[in-house]
Amino acid sequence: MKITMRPIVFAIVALLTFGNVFSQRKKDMKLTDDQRMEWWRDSKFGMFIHWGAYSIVGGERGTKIAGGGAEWAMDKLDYTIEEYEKFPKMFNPVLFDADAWVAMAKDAGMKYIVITSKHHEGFGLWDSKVSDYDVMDTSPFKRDIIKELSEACKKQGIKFCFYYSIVDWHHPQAQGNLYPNYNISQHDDPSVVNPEFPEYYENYMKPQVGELLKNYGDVGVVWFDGDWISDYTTEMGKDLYKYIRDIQPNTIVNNRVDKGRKGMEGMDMEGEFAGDFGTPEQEIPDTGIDSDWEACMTMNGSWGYKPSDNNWKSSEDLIQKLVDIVSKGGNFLLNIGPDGFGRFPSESIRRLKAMGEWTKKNGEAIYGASASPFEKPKWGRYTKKGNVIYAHVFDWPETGTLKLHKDIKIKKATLLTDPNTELETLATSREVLVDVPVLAPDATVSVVKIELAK
Ligand code: JFZ
Repeated sequence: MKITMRPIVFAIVALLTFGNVFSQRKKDMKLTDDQRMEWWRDSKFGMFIHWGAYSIVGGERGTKIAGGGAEWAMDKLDYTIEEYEKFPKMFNPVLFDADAWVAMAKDAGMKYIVITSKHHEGFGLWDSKVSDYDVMDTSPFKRDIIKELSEACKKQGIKFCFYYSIVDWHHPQAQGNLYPNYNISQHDDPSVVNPEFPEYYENYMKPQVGELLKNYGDVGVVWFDGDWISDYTTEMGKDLYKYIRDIQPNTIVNNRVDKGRKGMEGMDMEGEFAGDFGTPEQEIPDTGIDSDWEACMTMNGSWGYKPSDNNWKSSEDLIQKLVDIVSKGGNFLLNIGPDGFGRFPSESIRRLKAMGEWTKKNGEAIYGASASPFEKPKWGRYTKKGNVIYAHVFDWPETGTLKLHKDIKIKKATLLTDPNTELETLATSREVLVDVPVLAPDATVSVVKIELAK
């Protein structure tokens, strides 16, 4: 017995040893750009979280309500630095529960979370040694929010990512001296710069980004914003990009690390420096684009918590937007603006739930899928995965006949939710017809799965 066991034990020990050596190697190996982007391209759906001292303000000051995003309260409602500092000083979101937040993202079908570590107001949600204007030193809360969230993400298998604002209305070497127009250089007077901005960049901003990359485990994406200020240069962006890659070689960086890559313009900059992906905001491009992009969007009209804004998009609209974006090869970063106590608005929770119900049933047609090779059909959208086309039907045909593009050569068609019932198909010279049940299987988007004949 002893003797016959020996080779088996040896084999197991050898396997474990070599296995370890190999996986260690794999970890050290430098990924190609495609490998680095792979998880992100497959993920398709992420959660943006705008949270800060502005979540207490809610975009309101007496009878005044800020137009647009409530995270701009400091600028739009004309707070001096001193007046505004009272909000970080009362920031005490005792209901914050990182595990619950991450679980809500995960249940919705989201694969990554991007949280505002520091927005334009300048207040940091982590334990920064570079600054006292953070949750540990200025606020009664004294809990490292970034730590709790990054750990909850790791535990639940969600990629942790952070947003960081280049613009800083609090720092005297950035925009801190510009009251009452902290943001003058964006629209009104681009010539306004702070000659000390390079010092802020070198001694404050860069070290802060460094802290976030060194102290909170793997970071999926660094999402910059505020590149429009005249103080910020492409050289700084390049330096920052390299700095990030040196610390965490696999972290992905958005295009706003570069200067002036706003909206759609940054997306066809083949070969030019503009980070790793484009970030059209609050809009979905008409057609697919041959580069990586992510559409970020709010559920109402504000990124930061804004109780006066009740203009909520419907769950149906949000699900169709996800499908639309995936059919064009993009990712969807959908925003939540938690309140000053640490709660997601109930309207947001309801929408996340609805999206989760849909993605649970239809995720196969979303995750890892790529843009449709066909122009968008009248009834909905196509996505593609290997040898399969998914027809996402927004307007279910009452006739019981779904008309597909004529170039689709079908081997087998089924409803995604009913894989055992093969649907009858008929190819004509102008289109391909699929016999479908008269009643839509899903009230929002029903998916027909089409295996292609080779
Ligand atoms: C910025 C922020 O000012 C805003 O508060 C929010 O955080 C949002 C996600 O990003 O706003 C922008 C940034 C870029 C464009 C427009 C608004 N753009 O590219 O058109």
